[in-house]
Amino acid sequence: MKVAVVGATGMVGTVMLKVLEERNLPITELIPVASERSAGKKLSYKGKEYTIVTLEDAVKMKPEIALFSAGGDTSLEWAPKFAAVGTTVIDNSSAWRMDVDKKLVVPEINGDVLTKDDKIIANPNCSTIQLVMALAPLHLKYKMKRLVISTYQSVSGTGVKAVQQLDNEEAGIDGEMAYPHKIGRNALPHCDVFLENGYTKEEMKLVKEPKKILRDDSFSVTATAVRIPTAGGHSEAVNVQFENDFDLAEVRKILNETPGVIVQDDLANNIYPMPINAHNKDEVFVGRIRRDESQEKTLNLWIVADNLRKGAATNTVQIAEYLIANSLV
Ligand code: A2P
Ligand code: 11C
Repeated sequence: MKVAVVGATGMVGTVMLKVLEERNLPITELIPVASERSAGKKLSYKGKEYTIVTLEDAVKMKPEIALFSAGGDTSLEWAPKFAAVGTTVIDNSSAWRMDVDKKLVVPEINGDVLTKDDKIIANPNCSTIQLVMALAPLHLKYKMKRLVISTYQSVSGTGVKAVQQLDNEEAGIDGEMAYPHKIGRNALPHCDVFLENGYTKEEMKLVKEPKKILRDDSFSVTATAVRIPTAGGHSEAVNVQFENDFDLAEVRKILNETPGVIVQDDLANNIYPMPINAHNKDEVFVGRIRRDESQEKTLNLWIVADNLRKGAATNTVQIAEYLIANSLV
């Protein structure tokens, strides 16, 4: 199988290559794709050198699958061109997520929506993926009514420039700013752009995407997304009100039995999820599981995951694996 990685030199693209190296997809030819600036340069994959090609050349090579992480504009322009030559595109940008004709997929939750006709498939936002991984099995059992989410997001979600800004600040170097303010020793209630309703685009992704993935818009969501000076993963404090009451021991049991979710909740030993431990892992970590004592049928959770792995690259690769395993490509 020919597999293209579009944005192979980027923050997520680099992790995609790493995840592909670790897993066992039947790849006979890897096609690394980046901008004209990088075309002709080499990168190594599984010990072999590959030449980076342009999007134009990659389309001509008609890969069976193209994993995209080169920004929304590139996806909008180029995903249809790949689809037209028969390639199945799995896109990590926000470009196609809320398009009614495109599937938004976390394979463990709604892989079953995929068919052979889906030629452009959207990968959800990182903050959404870790949220629904933990909440989907609880929603099934107790039915969510309302979610209040506060995020604590890594600079790696913004990209290379932001990681560089934090590194520069820590080293005392005056460099280019990715954010309008310092990020070191700070917290910015500002992830992605501000919208007319006063929320950020990142916050509205958390409002809209879970409903599409869970195929249910009967619950309500409100969110505040905050950028903090961490590098390894995103964290989320989640308050979830259910229609039905729950038993805490049963909640733990359900989460413990959910593939891809790991419960870390041992207060006596100061064990709870932290980005420093989630870094480079594919699982979603859940802890601080407790009843909201101010309101009935309501649970508080702390959810952490590596935003570049399960939040982006790993989920994209898992969609490809699902398509291959189910002969959908
Ligand atoms: P390049 O390295 O050649 O600029 P990040 O997510 O870290 O910002 O990376 C974006 C990725 O998308 C990089 O691999 C980048 O390639 C690629 N990219 C950006 N713009 C284009 C474009 N117009 N065509 C193809 N690839 C692009
Ligand atoms: C962040 N969630 O951490 C973003 C990064 O919609 O794919 C990914 C943006 C997106 O800022």
